[in-house]
Amino acid sequence: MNYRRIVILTGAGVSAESGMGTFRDNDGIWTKYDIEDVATPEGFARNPVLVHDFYNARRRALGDAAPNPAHLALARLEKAVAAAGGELLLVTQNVDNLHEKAGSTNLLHMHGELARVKCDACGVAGAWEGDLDAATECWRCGRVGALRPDVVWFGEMPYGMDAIYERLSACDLFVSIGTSGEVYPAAGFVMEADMAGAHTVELNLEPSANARGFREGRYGPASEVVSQWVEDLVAKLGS
Ligand code: BV8
Repeated sequence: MNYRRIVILTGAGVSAESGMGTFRDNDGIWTKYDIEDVATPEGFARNPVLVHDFYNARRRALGDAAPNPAHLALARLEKAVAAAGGELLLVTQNVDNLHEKAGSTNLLHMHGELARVKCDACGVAGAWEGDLDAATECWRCGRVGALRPDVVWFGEMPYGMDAIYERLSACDLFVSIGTSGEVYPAAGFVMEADMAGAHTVELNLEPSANARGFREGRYGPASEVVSQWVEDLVAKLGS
């Protein structure tokens, strides 16, 4: 089968071997912080200092994080699929910039990005490298304390949903990589792809919460499993 319209979803597991924390593994982020406190608008309103510290620490970690073989393989796959006349959309739940660093371009950050901030007062959003705190002034409207990380918190609308559902409804291959399948709407994408008649694959360290929804699963560290799976697919693309 020569897949032409591919949608790939990644989660924190694809960045685990680059040293970025996952959320629900044994020493995951949610074992150290309460989701309610740091990943909801209510938590931010209650204690902006805690939330700024949480995201400042993760934004600082971006600097020395490098893409691992899984990120690099996915960037290679995007080019190989384009060369064969197909299209690959990479939807990531991750807020790190490792897919970009690896060279992926047809990329959609549905949960936002650590390296961007937005203003709750005037709505402007833009790239942001350094720390952010409650005293930082908005570069456009001048308000102090209205800037927040441009990430999608629980209860907020993820980015790009129309584009994602449009691609899922027409894809012939859907691959979910490094995600526990616990967070919606991302965890529901496999059902949309299955209804579109796509082949569905899970590549993960271990079977996720919705592993049964996939036609195929390969398990092990992403740097090995994704690289091998991409190599097998690229070999078929040429045929
Ligand atoms: C929304 C912010 C309306 C940025 C994040 C009850 C039932 C169902 C749903 C809900 C419900 N109550 C509320 C909801 C909705 C809620 C939700 O799903 N809650 C869950 C917890 C029940 N969702 C929302 O609120 C979303 N918004 O629904 O709006 C709507 C709906 C439809 C359409 C439009 C609007 C907003 C969700 C976004 C929340 N923001 N992050 C940040 O700080 O990062 S979510 C957070 O979890 C991260 O973004 C992360 O990406 C995401 C998912 O986690 P994973 O990436 O899967 O990471 P995890 O640690 O869980 O798993 C890692 C996996 O990797 C594991 O399986 C592990 O085995 C594997 N792994 C580890 N190492 C490796 C590996 N794999 C390979 N190799 C390795 N080396």
